[in-house]
Amino acid sequence: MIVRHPHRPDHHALLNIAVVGHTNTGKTSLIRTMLRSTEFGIIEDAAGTTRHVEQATIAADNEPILNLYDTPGLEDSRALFAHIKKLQAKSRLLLPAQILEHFVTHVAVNDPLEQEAKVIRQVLRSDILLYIIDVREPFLEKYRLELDVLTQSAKAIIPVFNFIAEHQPELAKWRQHLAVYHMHVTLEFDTVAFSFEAEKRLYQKIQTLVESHYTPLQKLIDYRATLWNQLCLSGAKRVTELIVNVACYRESKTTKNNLIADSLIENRLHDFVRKAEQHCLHDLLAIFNFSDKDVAIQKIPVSDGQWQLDIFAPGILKAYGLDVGSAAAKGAAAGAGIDLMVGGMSLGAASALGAIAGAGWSTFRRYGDEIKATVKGTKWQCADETTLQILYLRQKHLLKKLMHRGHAAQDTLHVDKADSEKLPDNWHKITSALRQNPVWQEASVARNNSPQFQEIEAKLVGSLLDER
Ligand SMILES: Nc1nc2c(ncn2[C@@H]2O[C@H](COP(=O)(O)OP(=O)(O)OP(=O)(O)O)[C@@H](O)[C@H]2O)c(=O)[nH]1
Ligand SMILES: [Mg+2]
Repeated sequence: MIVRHPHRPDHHALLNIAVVGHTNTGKTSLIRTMLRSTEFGIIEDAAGTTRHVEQATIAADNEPILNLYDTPGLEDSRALFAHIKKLQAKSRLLLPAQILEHFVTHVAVNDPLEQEAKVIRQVLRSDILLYIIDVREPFLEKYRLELDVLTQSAKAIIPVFNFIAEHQPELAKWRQHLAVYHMHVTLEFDTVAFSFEAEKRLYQKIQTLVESHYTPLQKLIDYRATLWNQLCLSGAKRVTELIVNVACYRESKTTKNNLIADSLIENRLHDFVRKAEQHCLHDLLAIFNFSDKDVAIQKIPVSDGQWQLDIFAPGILKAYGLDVGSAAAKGAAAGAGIDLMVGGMSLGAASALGAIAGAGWSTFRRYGDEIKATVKGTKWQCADETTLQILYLRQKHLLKKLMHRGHAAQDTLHVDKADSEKLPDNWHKITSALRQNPVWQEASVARNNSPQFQEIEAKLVGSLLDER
């Protein structure tokens, strides 16, 4: 996303956007969030963090669209304002913007206003200014003076309200003050949170103020929309893969009491589930361009269900070629046919199963393991319902948080409980179908082309993204 293009012909000049404002209002944070990268600049809860103008380019599909310029915060607006007024008094014939030009060309190295001069220089070179406001602050004189100087540049300005959460009355006051400067096109943009809608609105507002760049900006908006949808879809698909992977996992376990063998199986299962979740977490972070240190995930409490193939599960009946309404199915449901059959069946009698159920040898091959296991008295050890539910709910919660986390966020995201999330409709049908298809554990062409699998995947993905 960040590309540098030093030699561009003028007729293709990129839109230049300067991000300006008082110190510590979230300028660098805004740029990080717009770039979706934690790499840009330094963010600190202290004044004067950014010391120089820094540039980043935003592209749409490798075509550079605009330059963003991070600037040092304005610190001493009173001195700046007084200095500009003095210059104005001396050169009455110059236009306001020319006074600013004069100021930046004549400022001395180590001048107390050197920092401010860097900002004004960038302002004069830009097409539009994003003026970042910490709305928690009242409209103090220093902000008024700052705005007086910035408007003197005659550039379009979009005030961006930051720290808006729970500060609606302050926000309303700021709007009133800015209206005095004819600034009605404003934007609410929490710079440490990400909302695709807010980003889109920002570009749309720039489009209305700098019409000459309307078309490239539209391209950028469309590109970012596609990218955003792809990101969310990739995230949801990755979580779905985790659920499939764990639900299909099984270990066979004899019913004979063997405590050591059992506890080994249990450990393997716990290990498997935890590693699978860690792996998913890692991939989700990579998809959304965050690092492992952004999230702290509490160990999942894995429980191991003992699961026996439910020979009457509707999916199984169907797989055996039994129509639920058929006489054979009714016999099965009554317990007679199948009980007899399973109880008395040797492995060689497999074809008899086919005969009874009206299904062929291929069906037996598919379910052979279950039948063998039932005959031998084997149980399957697998992650139980609660574990699968916790996995799903936690990952859904994480996915939602990552979708709305700005790249300027400094706090660690904690994934432990997820009370407000909902399981998808038909959850039990989904997990039971997955258990009956252990070969789906790994992706394969056969799996991905199976209509039953596609339906399950679409349901899980859909429910993971339902409140986007
Ligand atoms: N809670 C919250 N904190 C924010 C938000 N935006 C910025 N911050 C915090 O505010 C502090 C300053 O953010 P910066 O992005 O460094 O601000 P800046 O305007 O670039 O600061 P200077 O470069 O010093 O002028 C950091 O601690 C940020 O984490 C926000 O929307 N919400
Ligand atoms: Mg900064």
